[in-house]
Amino acid sequence: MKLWYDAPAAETSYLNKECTLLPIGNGYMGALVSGQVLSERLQFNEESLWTGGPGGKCKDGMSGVGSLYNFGHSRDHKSPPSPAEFLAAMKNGSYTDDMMRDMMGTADGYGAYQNFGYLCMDHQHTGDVCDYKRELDLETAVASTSYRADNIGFKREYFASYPARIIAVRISADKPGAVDIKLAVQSAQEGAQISYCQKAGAACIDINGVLADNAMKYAARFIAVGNSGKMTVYDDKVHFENADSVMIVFSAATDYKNEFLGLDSSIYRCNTDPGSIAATKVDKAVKTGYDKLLAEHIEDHQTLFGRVCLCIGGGSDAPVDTLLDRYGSSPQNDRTLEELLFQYGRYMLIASSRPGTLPANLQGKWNPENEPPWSSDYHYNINLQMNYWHSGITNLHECALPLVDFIKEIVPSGEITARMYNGVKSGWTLHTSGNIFGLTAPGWGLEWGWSPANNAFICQNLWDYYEFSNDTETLRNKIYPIIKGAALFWVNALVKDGKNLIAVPSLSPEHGPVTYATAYDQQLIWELFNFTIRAIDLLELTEDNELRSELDKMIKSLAPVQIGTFGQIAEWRDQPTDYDDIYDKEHRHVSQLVGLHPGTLINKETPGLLDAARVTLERRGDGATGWSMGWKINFWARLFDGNHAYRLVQNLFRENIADNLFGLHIMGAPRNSGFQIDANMGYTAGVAEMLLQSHAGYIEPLPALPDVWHTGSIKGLVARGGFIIDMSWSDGKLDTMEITSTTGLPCTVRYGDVTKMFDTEKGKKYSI
Ligand code: FUC
Repeated sequence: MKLWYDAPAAETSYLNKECTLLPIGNGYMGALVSGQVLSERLQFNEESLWTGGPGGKCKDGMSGVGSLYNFGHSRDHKSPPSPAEFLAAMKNGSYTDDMMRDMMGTADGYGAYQNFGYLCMDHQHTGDVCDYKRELDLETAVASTSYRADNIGFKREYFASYPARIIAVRISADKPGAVDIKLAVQSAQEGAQISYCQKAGAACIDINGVLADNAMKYAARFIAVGNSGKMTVYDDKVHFENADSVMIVFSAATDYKNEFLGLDSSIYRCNTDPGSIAATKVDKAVKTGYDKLLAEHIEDHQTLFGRVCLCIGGGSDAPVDTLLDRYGSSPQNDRTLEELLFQYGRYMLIASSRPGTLPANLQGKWNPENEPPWSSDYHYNINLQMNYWHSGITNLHECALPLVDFIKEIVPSGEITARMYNGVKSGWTLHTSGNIFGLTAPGWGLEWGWSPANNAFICQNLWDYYEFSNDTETLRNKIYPIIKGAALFWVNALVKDGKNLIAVPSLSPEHGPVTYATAYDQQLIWELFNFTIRAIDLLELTEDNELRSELDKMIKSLAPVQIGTFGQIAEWRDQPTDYDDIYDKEHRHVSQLVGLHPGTLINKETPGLLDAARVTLERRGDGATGWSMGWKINFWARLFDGNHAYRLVQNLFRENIADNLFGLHIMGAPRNSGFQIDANMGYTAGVAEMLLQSHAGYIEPLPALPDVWHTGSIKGLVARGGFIIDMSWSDGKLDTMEITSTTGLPCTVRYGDVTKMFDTEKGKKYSI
């Protein structure tokens, strides 16, 4: 499980080089390793270094314009028309988009995730370089660069430790005294102070600053220690000569605190000094020493990463860029990439989302720009959800906890948004995009900004967290109050249209007109009401019996899924056919199928809808952005069509995977252009979904196995109910299946037309 290369990462253009760099991360911080021989810049991020928010003056990620932040709400916001008024206008033809004026938010002070800076390492040697290798070992989460020069073997190792909250780099040589290196640190922010000094035989470099936009304080500490040789500390660099090895440890922090205190008083700051937070971690880590830090880090990483192992016939030992060039040339070549990318999605989640951190954003935690695409933010209409789809099924439950905590913190802001735009008495919602400063307002563009059912969509992730982990405590204390609030929002916000209950106004994500009762909204609300009822039952919340009956009643009245005249699932209720031809037929969002995946509304028991879902996907085609392909793998898996799911896997590799295996956003873009981690996460979820499904009340092994993966094995996938599944198969048929029950719940397995039901005991393993 290694990504390796025989050349350094491309230093072509600033914008795209991150797609050849190797990512490491400890959840809080990310860094990108280039492995340049003489002059290497290690770019790094700290997750909370954002412009915008309270005090932020920037607009849509661009500094310097706009007015002060108001949580995305326009300062002259007036009461918008009621849902009933919208519906009446839509029905009698008097609706114009002007009615949406007060349903839109503003970009003022939205902000953007920032680049923190660079650790620069200038290596002093003269001879020709040979035997160059740069790699990222997914099993240890250690990156390295090695080569020979002047007849000496040089090696650099880089890792990001979650237990120690630091990043460490060690430079060594196989000849004593051969390391000669100049270190310097650069900030990516204007006005940062950088100081160099000597402390107890080590070099200490501090970055301290305040973001010009929102006065957020930030700091980083670097300590470099040489093993033998000479160290000279200058004002702007540190020079190690004749050292056997040099270790650098660093950490960064800000004074950000994720705490919403109300529109008027929120500050999103704590009183701590980021300089001392970073210094405490680094000083402690230096005392621990490199070997112990490394051992602790590997153990911590392996506890998570090592839970799942996929074998479908990989094993080609070639540089990843060569494997990509040769994609399609041989089964072993392709299986190698397919296994690697599967595990890479898991690796990236471990590196960007750990208990106590913020959730992984559009770019995980890796962003070398100050004005990144979409601010490197949280998108709630698919992208953030997709980042976490694989967390349960691939056994990374803990990594989803940051999402639970983040949504919990945002609910009070979402309650204000719910009142302001929908006029509801209780409940919360959020819309299309958000920053780390509690923004839940609708977006500032008519064609994408309005999307209140995203509350249900993100709750689906939280519910799935529970279903896979069986963590009843988190369900009771954190998740249930969140999903109940989202359900209450819809209890209050739905309006009657004849016999039906519908969402008004309603917009299919980034596609089509403002209308009512889009398939997206209706299906998500159906899912939300159903899992809220299940949570009430599971937790035996008799005090919520009334809500339970209300939801039960409302589910029956929700406008049902409609089939359009092409036989597709209609995306828009008022125009089931026409818009399909007017709007983009191959649009990346396939929002009308949320009930197929990640939802459960469209399933084997609804064969008519399943057929319509197939027609929908066929009409949409097999292209679009990286994340869209990731989603389509999941869709085709839920349609039990492994070969079609695999076609998407192939398209993803051909069109949308960069040299460092980052998923790309634009289809057919140059291989190393802008990335979003959602494509990676969606792919990993999709592959798991091809091998195991459990959303229909039973476990189904190999539901969508493509012909090319005819023989293989997987260990450690998780089925709902907390069952850990190991299986092997050959010639496309299941050979063995072992089920470890972590909960003691009864188990049902269905394979072909055979169904087995049995009771289980907690901790016991069952073979089928
Ligand atoms: C979504 C998509 C875009 C992009 C953006 C960050 O809403 O429609 O393709 O991924 O989020």
